[in-house]
Amino acid sequence: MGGNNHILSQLEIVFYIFVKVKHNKGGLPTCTKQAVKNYFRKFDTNGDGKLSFLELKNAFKMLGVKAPFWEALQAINKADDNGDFCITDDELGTLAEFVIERGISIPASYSA
Ligand SMILES: [Ca+2]
Ligand SMILES: [Ca+2]
Repeated sequence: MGGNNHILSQLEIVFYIFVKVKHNKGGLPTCTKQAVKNYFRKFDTNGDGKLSFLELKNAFKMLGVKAPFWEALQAINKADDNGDFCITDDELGTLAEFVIERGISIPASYSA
């Protein structure tokens, strides 16, 4: 009796993981690197072709993250290759990877 229950619970765990993976695959179609890039490019409000710390913070704030200041700081720390404390277009790919890793979702309208 006890052994049967044990097998059942293992099957349940496998099933749960399977459903979760399936859900994630279908549930996050907007979280492509391109969508993240499209989104963040809109926040270059002074049009100098790069995202300053404040522009980045504003972009995270509009996504509804809990700590936009902290996210922006970490994003710069990860994606700012040349150390100018701004994210240029060629650094946007690394920024996108960071955003996706953090599980931050971008509005669907930016995926095209
Ligand atoms: Ca800018
Ligand atoms: Ca930079």
